[in-house]
Amino acid sequence: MPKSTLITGCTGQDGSFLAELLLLKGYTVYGLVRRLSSPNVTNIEQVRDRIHLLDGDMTDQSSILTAVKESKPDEIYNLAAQSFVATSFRQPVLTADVDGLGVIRLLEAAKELVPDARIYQASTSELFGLVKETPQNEHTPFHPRSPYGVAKLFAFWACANYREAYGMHVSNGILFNHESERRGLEFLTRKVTHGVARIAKGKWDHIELGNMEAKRDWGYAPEYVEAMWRMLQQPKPDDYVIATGESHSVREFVELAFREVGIEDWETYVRTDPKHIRPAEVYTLCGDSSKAKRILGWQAKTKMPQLVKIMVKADLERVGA
Ligand code: NAP
Ligand code: G4F
Repeated sequence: MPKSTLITGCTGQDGSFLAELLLLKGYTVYGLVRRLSSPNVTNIEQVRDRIHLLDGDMTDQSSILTAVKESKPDEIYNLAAQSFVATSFRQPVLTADVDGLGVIRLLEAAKELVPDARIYQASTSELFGLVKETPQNEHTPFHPRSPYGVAKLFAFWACANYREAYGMHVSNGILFNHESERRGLEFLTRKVTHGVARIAKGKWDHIELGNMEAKRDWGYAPEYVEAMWRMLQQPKPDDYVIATGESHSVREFVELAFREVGIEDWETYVRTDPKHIRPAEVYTLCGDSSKAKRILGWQAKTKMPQLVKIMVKADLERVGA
C-alpha cells in the first residue's frame, strides 16, 4: 500500500519540487490548491495528472477538514503561506490568518482525523530576524522583524505545543532562503536573474532594487525539499535548521548575475528605489545546519555562485531571442 501525503502550497516553488520528489518515492500525492480566477499551475504542469488536487484554503477550516478526510495522509507537508515578507507589512491580518491561524486549523484537523500522521511545518530563518548570534542554530533566540516572521513564530510554537500536549509527530524545518528557476518573480534572486536576462537580451534597460547590503544564506530549493522528507522519516519529531552556512549580500548576488551575461559595469543598470526598503529589515542571516547533517545526513551541495548560474541560465532560455 503506497503512503499517502497531503501537501499544502503544492503550486508554489517548494510544493512543486516536493510533489515531484514524493511521486518518485512512490507516494500517493494530494495537493491542496485554492480557487483562483485563473489557475496558477505552471510549477506543477509536468506532474498535474499524477497529483490529486483538492480545493481548499488555509483560512477555511471546513476545506482543510475535508482535504484531510479525503487524503487520509500518512505525512502532511504544510507549505502554504503568504510567503512574501514585503507584502506582510501591507497585509498583516491576512498573513497572520494564513501563516499563523492556518497552521492551528491544520493541526486541529490532523488531531481529529489522523493523529498519527507525521507533519512538517515550513518554519523560516525569518524567525531569527534581528539575529542574536552568527551563525544561527536551533538554540539561537528568535526576534522576528515582520508580520510574516511574527505569524511564523506563532506557527512554530503551535507545532511545538501540539507535539508536547498531544504527542503528535510535528517537525519544524527552519529553512534559510532557498531559490530556483521556479522562484516567484517578486523575490530578490528571481527579480535579479529575470531582470538581468531581459537586460542582456536588450528588452529592459534597468532594474530597481531596495537594500543592497542585506545578507542572506541562499541555497537551492530541490535540495531543501529532500531535507523536509528526511525530517518526517525520523522516529521522533524535532526542529532542524537547513542552510548552506554561507552568507552573501544582495550586492554580491547582483554583481555575479550580471557577470554571468558578460556585464561588468552592472551599476549602470541598477537603480535603488525606496519603495523596496522594508519598515524593519533582517540585515543578515547565516545558518548552522550541523544538526541536520548529523541526524538527517543532509548537507547543502549548491552554493550561491552555482545558484546564480542555474537561475540566470533558466531565465535567459525563458526570455528567448
Ligand atoms: P511560494 O512559492 O510563495 O508558495 C506558497 C504556496 O502557498 C503557493 O502554492 C500558494 O498558492 C499557497 N497559498 C498561499 N496562500 C494560501 C491560502 N490562503 N490557502 C492555501 N494555499 C495558499 O512559497 P515557497 O517559497 O514555495 O515556500 C514554501 C513555504 O516555505 C512557505 O510556507 C514559506 O513561507 C516557507 N519558507 C520559504 C523559504 C524560501 O526561501 N523559499 C524559506 C523558509 C520558509 P497559489 O499558487 O495559489 O498562490
Ligand atoms: O528575496 P526576498 O524578498 O526574501 P526574504 O525577505 O529574505 O524572505 C524569503 O526568505 C525567507 C527565509 O529567510 C522566507 F521565509 C520567506 O518566505 C521568503 O522566501 O528578500 C531578500 C533580501 C531582503 O533583505 C530584501 O530587503 O533582499 C532585499 N532586497 C533588496 N532589494 C529586495 C529588493 N528584496 C526584494 N524582494 N525586492 C527587491 O527589490
